[in-house]
Amino acid sequence: AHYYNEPSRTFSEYLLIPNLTTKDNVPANVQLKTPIAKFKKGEKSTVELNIPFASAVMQAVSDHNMAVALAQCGGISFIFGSQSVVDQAEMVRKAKNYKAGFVVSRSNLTPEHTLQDVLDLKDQNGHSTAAITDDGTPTGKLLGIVTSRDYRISRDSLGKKVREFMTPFSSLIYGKMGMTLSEANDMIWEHKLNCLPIVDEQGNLVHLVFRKDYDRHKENPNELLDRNKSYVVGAGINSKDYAERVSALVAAGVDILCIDSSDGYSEWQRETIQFVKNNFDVPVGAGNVVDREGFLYLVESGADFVKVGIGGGSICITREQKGIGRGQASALIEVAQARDEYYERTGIYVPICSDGGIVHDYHMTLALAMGANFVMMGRYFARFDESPTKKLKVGNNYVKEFWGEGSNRARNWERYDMGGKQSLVFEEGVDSYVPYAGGLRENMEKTLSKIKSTMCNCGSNTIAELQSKARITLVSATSLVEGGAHDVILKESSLSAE
Ligand code: MZP
Repeated sequence: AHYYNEPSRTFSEYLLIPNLTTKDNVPANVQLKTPIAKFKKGEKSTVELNIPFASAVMQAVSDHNMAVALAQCGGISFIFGSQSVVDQAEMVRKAKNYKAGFVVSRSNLTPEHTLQDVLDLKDQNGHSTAAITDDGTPTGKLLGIVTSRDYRISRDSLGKKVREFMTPFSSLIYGKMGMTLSEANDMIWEHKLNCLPIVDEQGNLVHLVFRKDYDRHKENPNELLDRNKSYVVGAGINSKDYAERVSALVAAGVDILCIDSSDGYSEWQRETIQFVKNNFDVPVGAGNVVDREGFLYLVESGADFVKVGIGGGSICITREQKGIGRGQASALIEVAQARDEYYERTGIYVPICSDGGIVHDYHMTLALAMGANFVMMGRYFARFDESPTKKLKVGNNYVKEFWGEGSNRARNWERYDMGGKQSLVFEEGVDSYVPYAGGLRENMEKTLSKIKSTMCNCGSNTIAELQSKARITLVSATSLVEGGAHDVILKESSLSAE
């Protein structure tokens, strides 16, 4: 056997040492743009994110709603693959066809319907806004709109009438399809509207244009319709039914794929990557690996990014069941080094994703500093309104359900399958709850603000700069204690904030 002399380490065993913070190192100047598909020296990655976050390929985390919510914030979801090909492709289609802030179909809702009715309509159509007419018919008088924010804030009162949540129109001014943004702007200001309904030639409502659209699209005032770009959406695949699954996902418009497996250092992954490369023009990531050899094997097989991490996931019991895995920090440090050497040698840069085991926000900054281009998280996203699972009250606290892909509940045996009898499969994940945390955007903004502020402490305004400048130290068990509040008696308010 080969023995590694160093113990394998987790994020909590490291801290960042500040560098000089220049006057230019302020959070407003920090840019978190990051590549997620391989590229040649001097070129740009074909898929980039505005923030380095991906939601995990898990039933309890990444469906079409999460994909839209996270893409709106600049990240990406990999929609879970442990469902039928048809269902997964449909989720991708819904997320790709999502039209932010627009009603594209006429609503058959009146103010007397309930918010649940609106939510159902939203799910069917994938739109974030519903228009309400007085008689529920397309030709009825437009009375108001309900936006996705209303569904969110009123989850606990879904039985209530739409009337209470509707944004009413003070007057009925319609724009015509095909008008320019400056024309719409003039009408909005002239009539003191918040929002302008756009109708087609028959008078059917087809779009709503919001005042905020002008700020976002100021640079292109002549273009109002066709500019509604779709979001970047990823999807998980496995190394069994890829022939059928990949073509359905590509037809649905998927932007990037990821082979999802607990151990990616295998000939099955090589075959899957090569199938995708030979038949489609879509980037495909592979994993998971925890060392240089695994990384190089997947890269030489054609992987567009490589995912790092075995056994560190919050719901994962692989290390207990099989005794395989590696501390997430050690795995990442070694793979990042291999990536940099590979780039040096070949001029090809292969992004890496640190997957699983992130507990505190500072773990994300450490992962980026250690060389990750983006981080994948399950538990973090499962806590939000946008994850697909039920919110429950347990004791005095709200929680959301969260289960591993290797649990009996997910039955995602393809992720773990090594062949053999079905009766001999065993669980590698648990079924659990996570504390409910509210909406994704509010929470993520706080997390991003912490990351940016830490990057400023490290004198870095970009992820690449952080990776080259970061100074990282191991911490002893006793200095870990020193890092939290210690030797004081905490007041009630501090205890509940913990
Ligand atoms: P975390 O962010 O919840 O700590 O970890 C999420 C990651 O755990 C996923 O992206 C996936 O790689 C891994 N995972 C998902 N299900 C299991 C399991 O059932 C698992 N063992 O390990």
